Amino acid sequence: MNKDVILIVGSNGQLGTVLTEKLRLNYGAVNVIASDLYKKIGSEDNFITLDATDFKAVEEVVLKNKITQIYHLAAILSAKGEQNPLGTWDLNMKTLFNVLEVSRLHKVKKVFFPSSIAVFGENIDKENTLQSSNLTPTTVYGMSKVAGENWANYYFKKYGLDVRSLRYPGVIGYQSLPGGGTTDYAVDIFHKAVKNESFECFLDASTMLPMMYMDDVIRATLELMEADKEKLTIRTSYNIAGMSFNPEQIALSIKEYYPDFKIAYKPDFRQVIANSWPKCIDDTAARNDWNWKPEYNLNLMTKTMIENLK
Ligand code: AKB
Repeated sequence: MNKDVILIVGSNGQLGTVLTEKLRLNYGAVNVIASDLYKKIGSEDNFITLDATDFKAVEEVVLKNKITQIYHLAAILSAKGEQNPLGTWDLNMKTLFNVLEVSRLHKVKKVFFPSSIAVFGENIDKENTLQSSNLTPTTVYGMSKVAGENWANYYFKKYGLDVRSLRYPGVIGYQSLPGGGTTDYAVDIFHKAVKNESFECFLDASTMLPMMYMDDVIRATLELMEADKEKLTIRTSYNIAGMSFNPEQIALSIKEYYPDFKIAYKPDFRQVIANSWPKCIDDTAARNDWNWKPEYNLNLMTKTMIENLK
């Protein structure tokens, strides 16, 4: 039987935690191998400790388990990346090269590589930023994603490796915490609100950024991976949009449930990163090619987050 066996690289992260669960529902737990640098308590089943900077280690896992699809999620994000620019470049690029090269050599059928709105920076129109906008990022994380998108396109064009990619906005979910991103505030704020604590925001009140609720993110990822190959016109990475809001707007929507909720603004170095990013994204190509359509807006997201975190 021609069954898929999936490897998730970076399964302990914000997205990996939820994606692993969903893929296991769809493909069967035995066919989805989670991997990361260390074992997380409660996620020991079908888990492999894997350092994706080690080519031989990635190759061994792929060969031993007859892997047919890889979701490569390991990366250092925008804010944390600025504390160690060269180390971030090294890790983000080396892990991607290992995944691409092992996939090419051993005929992995499909690879997913997440890109980000961090690919945008200088000289863009921040309202409805187009798929084809200038890509001059302001962070090393963004630089590694621009380079990664081009490598994905190169491996597809030169070797026929079916690499697919999305430019994720800020991801918001209750199941897991983000780590080291500029959009992290939009998750942290809910954890404070449900504990009846006030929140100090590292971005100013009016910083509008593209965001997406976790269910939409997971659905977009799976819809892209399951889309008809012939329909995909973008082999760098697709713009996708969910919603856009600023800290003041999310605080207001939380106040519907917690009227006494208090927010204070203390912008730090992450404000500069956020200022360089789009306010909202044009995702016409994703809508046209594989029928992308988000389901969550700010109010539905807030309701769902609070109900689940309470
Ligand atoms: C970050 O803030 O670095 C990430 C991203 C938008 O890619 N959440």
